[in-house]
Amino acid sequence: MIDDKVAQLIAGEEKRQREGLELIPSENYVSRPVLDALGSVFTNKYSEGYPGRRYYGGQEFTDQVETLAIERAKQLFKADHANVQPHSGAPANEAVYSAWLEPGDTVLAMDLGHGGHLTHGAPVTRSAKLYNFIRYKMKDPTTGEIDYDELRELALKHKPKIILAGFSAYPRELDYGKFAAIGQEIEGCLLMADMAHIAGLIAGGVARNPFDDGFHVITSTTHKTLRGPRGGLILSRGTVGNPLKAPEKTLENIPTLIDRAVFPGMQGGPHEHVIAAKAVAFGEALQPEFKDYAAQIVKNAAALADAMLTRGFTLVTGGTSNHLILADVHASFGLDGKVVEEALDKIGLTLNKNAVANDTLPPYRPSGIRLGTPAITTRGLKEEHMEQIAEWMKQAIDARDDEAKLAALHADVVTFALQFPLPSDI
Ligand code: DSN
Repeated sequence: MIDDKVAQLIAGEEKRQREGLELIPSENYVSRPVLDALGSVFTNKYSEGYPGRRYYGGQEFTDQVETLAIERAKQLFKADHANVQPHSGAPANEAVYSAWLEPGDTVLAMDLGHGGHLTHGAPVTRSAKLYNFIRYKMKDPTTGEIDYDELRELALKHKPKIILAGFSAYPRELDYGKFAAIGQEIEGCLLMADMAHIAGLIAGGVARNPFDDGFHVITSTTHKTLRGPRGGLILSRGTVGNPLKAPEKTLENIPTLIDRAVFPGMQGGPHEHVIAAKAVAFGEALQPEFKDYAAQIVKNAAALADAMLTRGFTLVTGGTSNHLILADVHASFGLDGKVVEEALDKIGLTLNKNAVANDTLPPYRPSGIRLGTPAITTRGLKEEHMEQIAEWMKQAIDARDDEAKLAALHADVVTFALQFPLPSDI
């Protein structure tokens, strides 16, 4: 490494990752082949357009690597089409909106405070200024069940052009069949699922695939449970046409409408080094052992939720059915999520503060914390280790003002974590 300063920072981050336990549910550790593809010479290449239809010469290998990523993504998620160019999940969602909506059109999406994502219409976003977002919620945050009656009433009243199922802080599975039945009552309504958090669970067969219930489009990131590079992905059902020609705006033509919305609509040159790394990650997710990984994520999350419940944590929805847990630390211990996040950071357990449904505290000091098991499962932790993690969490919260005790707990976490190598070491 030529740049000593950057080398030091990379070494510091690697040490932090190796010596800590990563509990942020949207993070993971990639394999060495994924890292190698990210650091490859594909980063040098411009390739605006799509395989076989580029605006620059020299595309012999970029065309092949992008086609490989597309074909693997289609196989993994039973899609007719995959666009692997979005730089991340937010532009993937924006591209779908832009492909299907006109300014002022209505989208029915999950409320941010009930688990939805910023790009699902939070007022601070660009899309919220362009489109009209209506929000559905949980009926009861203690069980997590979505209020499907309210959802249907809102849909019939507002006639959304998109119904969006998906979340970034919701610990239960959605009933895509119910969403689809409601969407089918509205003419021209596109059913869109944002599965960024659970893509790896779907790929591994432990969460439902929204396409099986009639959804038209699925967006995702590639770096969460799917364990690939940071990036985005749009999958669709329909007829794949020539992206150089504007097709009629029909649900059948959605793959081509999306291709045109991504390029030239939103992005210029795709990042072929990231696409190469996506191809590697999709190949890994197609292996039989990925099913074991996905199943273990869910088992670990359930065990961690149980261990937290026995230590007095109040969990939003009462537990988890996926990879993530949302705890209301204000209801549990009278603390805000920022205080808890900081106490746990000091002992090497990394998670994030998060709002809970109908939160009375402000977003920067919300009532909750969000955590999950994708990354620790990659490192090889199993159900039997979850008691220890919950115990460290509780001890650090109790000792939050006792620096000596926190330092002792940190030493214990480091000793424990070093027993589990990073996948890039192997
Ligand atoms: N920032 C991601 C998360 O942590 O869930 C979602 O975009």
